[in-house]
Amino acid sequence: HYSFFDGQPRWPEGTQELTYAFDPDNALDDVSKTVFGNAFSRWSEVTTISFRETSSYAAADIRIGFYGGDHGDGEPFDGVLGTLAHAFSPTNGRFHLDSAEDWVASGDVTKASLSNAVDLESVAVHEIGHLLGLGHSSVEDAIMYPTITARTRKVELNEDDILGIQVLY
Ligand code: TQI
Ligand code: ZN
Ligand code: ZN
Repeated sequence: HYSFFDGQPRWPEGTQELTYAFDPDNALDDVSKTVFGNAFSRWSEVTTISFRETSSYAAADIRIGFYGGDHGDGEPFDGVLGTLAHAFSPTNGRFHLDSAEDWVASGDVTKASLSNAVDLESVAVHEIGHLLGLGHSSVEDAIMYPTITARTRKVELNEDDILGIQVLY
């Protein structure tokens, strides 16, 4: 079953659009940007919120970046596997990914040659759930279930994810 953060924080009532931006210090290819766009679309399809990329990083609601190790927010990344990414509850908007992972943005992660390959869209869909206010779910097939193994792709929202997000939006 789905859960929320303590106090059930959410983006303000009436929010129709949230903007997102990529840290200009990261050199992100277009393929990766498309993957994030697809991940946002999965949530906009089941809520009343749409997402739009903006080039003004400082002003964006959601700020996405790849960082290694200690990156200044008190939650250092740990190298290959372990923590892959983290996102904060509404309305913080920080969405950080561990640059040490072997991210796979295109092709079939289940066939990746690297044994620790991690599917970018799978992690993005999960972290966007957190950014919108969902905690973890006890339903194994849910996107918000707190475990994923390397070389796995899980990007389809489960009924449980949809029920949870529709309580908020
Ligand atoms: N990152 C954890 C996660 O997103 C960070 C975290 C732990 C967290 N507890 C939290 C974030 C509570 C918000 C609220 O769950 S992770 C998965 C999953 C991670 C894990 O790198 O371990 C995915 C990132 F759920 F599949 F295991 C993405 Cl998809
Ligand atoms: Zn961080
Ligand atoms: Zn999580």
